[in-house]
Amino acid sequence: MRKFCLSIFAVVAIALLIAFQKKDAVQLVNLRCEMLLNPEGIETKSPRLSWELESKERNVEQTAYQVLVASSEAKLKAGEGDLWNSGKVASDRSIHIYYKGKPLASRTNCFWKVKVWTNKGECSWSEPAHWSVGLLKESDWSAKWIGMDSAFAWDSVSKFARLSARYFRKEFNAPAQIKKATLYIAGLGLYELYINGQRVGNHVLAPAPTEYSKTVKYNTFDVTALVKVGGNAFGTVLGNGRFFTMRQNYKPQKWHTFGFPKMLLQLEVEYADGRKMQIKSDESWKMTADGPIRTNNEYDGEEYDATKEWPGWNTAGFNDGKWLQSQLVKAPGGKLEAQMNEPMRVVENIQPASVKQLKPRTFIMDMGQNMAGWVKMKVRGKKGEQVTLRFAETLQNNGELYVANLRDAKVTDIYTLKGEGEEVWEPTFVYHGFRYVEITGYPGTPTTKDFEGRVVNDDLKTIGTFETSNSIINQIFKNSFWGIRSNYKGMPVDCPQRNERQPWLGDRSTGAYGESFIFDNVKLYAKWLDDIHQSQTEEGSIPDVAPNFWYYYKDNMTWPGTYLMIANTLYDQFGDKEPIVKHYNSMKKWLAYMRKKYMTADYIVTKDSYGDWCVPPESKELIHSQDPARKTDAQVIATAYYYYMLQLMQRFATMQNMSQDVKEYAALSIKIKDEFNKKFFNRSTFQYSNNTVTANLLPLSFGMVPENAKARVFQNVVDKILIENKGHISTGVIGTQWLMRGLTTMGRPDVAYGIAAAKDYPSWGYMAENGATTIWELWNGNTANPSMNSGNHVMLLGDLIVWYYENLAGIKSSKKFPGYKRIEMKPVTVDGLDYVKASYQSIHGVIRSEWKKEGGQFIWNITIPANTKAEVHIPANSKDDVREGGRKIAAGADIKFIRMEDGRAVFQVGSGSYAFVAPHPQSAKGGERVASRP
Ligand code: RAM
Repeated sequence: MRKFCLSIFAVVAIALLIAFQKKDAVQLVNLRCEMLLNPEGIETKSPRLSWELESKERNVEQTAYQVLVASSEAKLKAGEGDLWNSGKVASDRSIHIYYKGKPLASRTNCFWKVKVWTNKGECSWSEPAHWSVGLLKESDWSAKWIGMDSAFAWDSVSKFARLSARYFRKEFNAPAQIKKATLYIAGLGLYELYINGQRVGNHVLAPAPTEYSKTVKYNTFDVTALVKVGGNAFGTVLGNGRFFTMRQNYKPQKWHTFGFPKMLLQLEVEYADGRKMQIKSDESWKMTADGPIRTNNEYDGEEYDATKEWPGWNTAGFNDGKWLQSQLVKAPGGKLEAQMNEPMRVVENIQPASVKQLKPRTFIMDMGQNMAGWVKMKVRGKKGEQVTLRFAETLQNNGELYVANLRDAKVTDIYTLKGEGEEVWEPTFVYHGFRYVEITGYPGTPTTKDFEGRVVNDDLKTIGTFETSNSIINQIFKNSFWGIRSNYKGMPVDCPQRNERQPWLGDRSTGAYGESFIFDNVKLYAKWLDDIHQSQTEEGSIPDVAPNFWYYYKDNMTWPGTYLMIANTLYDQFGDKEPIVKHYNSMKKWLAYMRKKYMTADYIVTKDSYGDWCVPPESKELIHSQDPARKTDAQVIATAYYYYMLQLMQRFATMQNMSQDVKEYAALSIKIKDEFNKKFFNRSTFQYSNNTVTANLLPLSFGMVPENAKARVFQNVVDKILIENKGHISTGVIGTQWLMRGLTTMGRPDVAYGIAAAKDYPSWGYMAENGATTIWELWNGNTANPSMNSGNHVMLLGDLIVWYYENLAGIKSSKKFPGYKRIEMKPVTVDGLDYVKASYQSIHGVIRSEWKKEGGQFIWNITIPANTKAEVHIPANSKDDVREGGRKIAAGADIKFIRMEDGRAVFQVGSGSYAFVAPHPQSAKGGERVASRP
């Protein structure tokens, strides 16, 4: 009997275990609509859905999927896809599946889930996810633009745009039980919104900036929980942002300004009894500018007078008798579009490292990190006392702030106390780029406990981690992380501190690619490509700054070329083809324009603007080198880039089956290449132009060098670095974009590593060694003239971050199967580097690569996400030297040997985790030798 019971118990336990395992075999996670988790108010009728398969098993492949989209949670739960039931679709695709259900109208609420079938069996339905559709038609808006198209008596409109914030309020009655309340708001330049005294959402500095006469972004909020039965009140505050940006010291032909702040708001309430109601911005709203925010301006700071606060102003029952009536104002002109990129938020709070007294009533606070955002302050004192905060990246020798590199940005926040116990304050419509804060007028002695650093940027998910055995590389990675996020402000800006902060295209051409390993930046850059498109002129010119808050239509190949390069990156990294399709015609137009205006009869492009911007100069005080030997010929850069753009266009045209375009671009490429080589290539010295690294590297990287000359040209690059520059970098913004990958794939990863690990001038390590906690604008940022010398610029990163992930960690997406559907895992193991540990949350799931050299062995643990495959390249003399999981590799479905290549055994693996070990042959070299050396 006992035996019988035991065996029954065993059978039940095994059955349970199998059932449990089966359920767990594949999980569906991270359901995304238009790449966002649960977005409110999306801008499209045909959104794309993506999901990730998660599994501990190996070799999991999706064979089919089924998507259900329902108009209510209850229907979805009951398995009814009244909006869309895709049925079982045989497909291995799990990203960017177009919704193909009933036409989606504005405001539709969609609840969805997905299930998949895999080679391991069927898996259960995912958890439900949600999206809602925004206001797609102009006629969906019945609200009116309100504001006041004039300044108030105390405002300054000519000097530093010191407008006070504008406050609006409106009360309304909700007569019945509320089923759902949705709010749409466009508040320009920036808004903060309250219902019944409570903040709506946690966005800051919203909405994302645009060329407002072309597009205005609105935000959507589900405010069901905030609206109550009975009396309600709205309160909104408008700041200047990029909308009102008049600045006296700049020429009007340079600055683009759009007018006085204004807003459009529409609340739509659905009652439980079926009734519907809308509350909209119109002339019945009250407004004033005589409130606590006396002035606000992104560059100069915010002045806040707490004695001007009106308790309860944003709740029902407040007496607004003294307020003015809002005026109906002209619409900004741009098309209203839902903001599809992530909003800015306070993403982290940091404690200051120290606060020290400099002189009577003046203290210097050190945040311990160069950051972008602001500080939140606690203070007690008398009514009318003023605390002044000024911000800077570094200090002078005498301990005072160093503000010379901020140009005329005043970066000053002033808080006037109301004198009622503890007061807590942070600004609303400003951000600063700073590590140090000068505090003057603080009543008593400020301590680190009275302040908090509020780190503010686009709230993009961090998707990459990276660590190596080399501490300087780790520090540079950390500095890059801070630098990149400091400059995500609804658009990528060049710097967060001085009077510039402009979205310069050239700073991100390859930067965006590297950044995509650390941040989920696809929506931000897709938005930026729209900004670029909207700044294109009728003729086809693309500016160097977009949105064109500064008018810089200089016509060159490198800065505007970012348009194509980033579209290409979003396809490679996220499998997102839409930007290419959407912008193809504008790209084509731009290339035709540049050809017509600047290409000679013998196919040389003559126009360039910035050269290889910011090469290390000959003297430490210079911003730009004067030495012709350090500079690369403008025509070499422009013509090589035109050629490279044609390669991208051929790819884009091929994807869209535009065979005529492919042919034309290919034919033009050949002509350019021939003439370029005729003009710039010296066949006896194997040098291009004046033999700078950039002059040789561009044609090598773009495939313009005659096959039989590649090795010699590459040798010139290596000699220049090793002999002339003693292993140091000599490139600027352009050359550095190709340097690290170029050196590595062409056979000298050791030279790349030398540059990456250097700590002396010029190098990224030199910046870190000299106290940088971000990346500098100039290689000589600690000694150069302050007129163009930011401490928080990312353009000099070039392709460094790409190299960290693709080459050091060896995580790279296949070009043929983008978005990491197929992965190439191929780390380079250089002398001096003992381990690399990296992870990357791709759109298909988490990829890990952790290798170390230990006891003569190369030990490599990797994880490949479900529904993907990888080719793994393991440094080894023979395939038989490689062991996995402690065993010899037996041919099977999980791991297949493919070939030996460049001293590596190449295997194809399915998804799952693997532990490879092989005797480490020799670690100095490790790139593919595309160029056999002479
Ligand atoms: C400066 C900045 C910016 C760069 C332009 C060309 O204003 O350094 O980053 O792109 O010049």
